Amino acid sequence: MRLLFTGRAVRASRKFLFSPIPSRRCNRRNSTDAAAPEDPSTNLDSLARRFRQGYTAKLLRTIDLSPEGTEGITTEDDPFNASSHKKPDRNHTFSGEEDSTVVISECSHRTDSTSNLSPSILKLLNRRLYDRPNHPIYITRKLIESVFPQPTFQHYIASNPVVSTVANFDVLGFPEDHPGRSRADTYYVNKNRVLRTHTSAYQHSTFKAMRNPESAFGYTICADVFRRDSIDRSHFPVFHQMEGARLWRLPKTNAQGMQISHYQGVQRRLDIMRRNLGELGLPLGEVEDPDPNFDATTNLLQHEHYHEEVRVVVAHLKRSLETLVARIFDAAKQAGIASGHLDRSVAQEPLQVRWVEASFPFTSPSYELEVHWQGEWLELLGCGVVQQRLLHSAGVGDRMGWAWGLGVERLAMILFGIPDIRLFWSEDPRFLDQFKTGHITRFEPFSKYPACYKDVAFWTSPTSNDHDKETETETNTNPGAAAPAGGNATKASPTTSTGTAFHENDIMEIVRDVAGSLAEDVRRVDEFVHPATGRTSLCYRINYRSLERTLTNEETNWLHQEVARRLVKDLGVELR
Ligand code: FA5
Ligand code: MG
Repeated sequence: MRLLFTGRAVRASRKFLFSPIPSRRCNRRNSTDAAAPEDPSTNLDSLARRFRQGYTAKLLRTIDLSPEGTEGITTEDDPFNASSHKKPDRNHTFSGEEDSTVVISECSHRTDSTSNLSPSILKLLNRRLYDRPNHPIYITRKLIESVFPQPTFQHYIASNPVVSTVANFDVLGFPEDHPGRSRADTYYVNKNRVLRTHTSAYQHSTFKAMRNPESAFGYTICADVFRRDSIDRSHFPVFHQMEGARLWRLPKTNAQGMQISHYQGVQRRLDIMRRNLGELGLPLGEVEDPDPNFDATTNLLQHEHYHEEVRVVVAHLKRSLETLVARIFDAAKQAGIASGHLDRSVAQEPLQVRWVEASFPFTSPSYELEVHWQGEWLELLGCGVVQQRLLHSAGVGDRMGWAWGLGVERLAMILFGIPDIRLFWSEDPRFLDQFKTGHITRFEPFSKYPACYKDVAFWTSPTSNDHDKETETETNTNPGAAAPAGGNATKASPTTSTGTAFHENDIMEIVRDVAGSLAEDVRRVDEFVHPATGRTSLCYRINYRSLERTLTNEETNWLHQEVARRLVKDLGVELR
């Protein structure tokens, strides 16, 4: 029942075909030599295209990242190559010939029964917003990089979105049944390849590159990441993450160059860490922190570490990130005052920030940072002390240090006052022309077009009880919540998911395929079990709204009917 990358999906995507150019970096198989012609039989698609004039996804060109394959980490998992810093010079394409092949960033990938790429997600590949001067994502990246400056930190971007499941999950210590591995949450190219769900997929490669004694002590890396997720103003299936890490080497000699023992090395490293901590700015005034000295029992000390060194690393990590948050909020306040949106007295109110204990398979202890923004707590990032086994496997076991991963859109929304995550993908000059590299200015909404709410109600399955059970279990666990990097293992791994079950994210995917960014919000508004038949009824409310124009009744009716048709066809539901 799942939407596989079938001939239908390929046809629906043909308008995005480009002529492929032979790749230098991966073995291309089954790629086309010319753009496939438009298929006249896909009249639904052309109708959809007319209705999606406001949908701005456009493919830009990209270049692949580099080689080096060991221990299951593949050539595509390594962001270290001069080419990753160049402008893209190759087109991105699908193979139109074979239903079983997809070409992403010049690499041809065989699809299989695990594949769940959809046309709507493929349209959003390789937009490279993080590398587009004057774009708010680019401006935010640059601001973040400035808080983690060279030469201590080296800055990277990673353009090829395909990584191995080894790099995205295994190397990082994700258990087999971790929810992040589920096909309901992650876009699989095939059983061994995914669209990266987080920038932590590059931890192994970036740490490995740090074996070079000339390398920097730390890095940041920025990329677009992909998650099958709910639809609302702060969630989009593609968003940007930035990851940062800072390692401290264990000194083998003293200041005079004499050999020292391991314990003396630990002491000397501790002195260096303390000095580096002192070099950071003052911490934020008002930070809620339940674990200021790293002694809460839930956050585990790794057995290779001494308590005091972890305390100092954690303090360095938290202070670095608090500095970043202070910088973002200061800039946002100045922009708010300058535009008249923010009263000076309101701007004086203290920023509310809190640390929350967290859990990631690749850090311990782990934390998340939240800020109080527009009346609620908003999670900005996850972080922690890097698991020593990861550093060992990358050949830098003599170091220890921290890592963090943040959502760039979350910071950019605060920085510029951008209210809806879809806006970042807009090509509308009324949006794009408001931003200029080097300037933080308050976003001026150009207009608010009317919302159109429509409900669709259905029985989840006419026949299968198992189907109902699995749907209920999965959606009730935590509907729409992505958990690609932490949390409890509650969902099946890709290989154990059944052919008939569907997840709430499958509904989101259909809405995205049909309406693209014309769907502002999708939420479940009703659910009940029929007392006599035991069948489950669900009702979803879809808010159709363009950010750029008023939708006509004809359009929204068509979009909604098409969503309903696809629910029946792809998920086997019975409309009520
Ligand atoms: C991670 O992805 C971890 N890799 C972060 C990390 C890195 C932890 C290194 C430790 C060490 P998480 O799934 O919480 O964690 O995502 C990180 C951040 O991405 C979130 O805090 C949030 O700011 C942002 N984010 C997550 N999901 C979305 C989404 N759907 N839309 C926009 N931003 C999101
Ligand atoms: Mg999180």
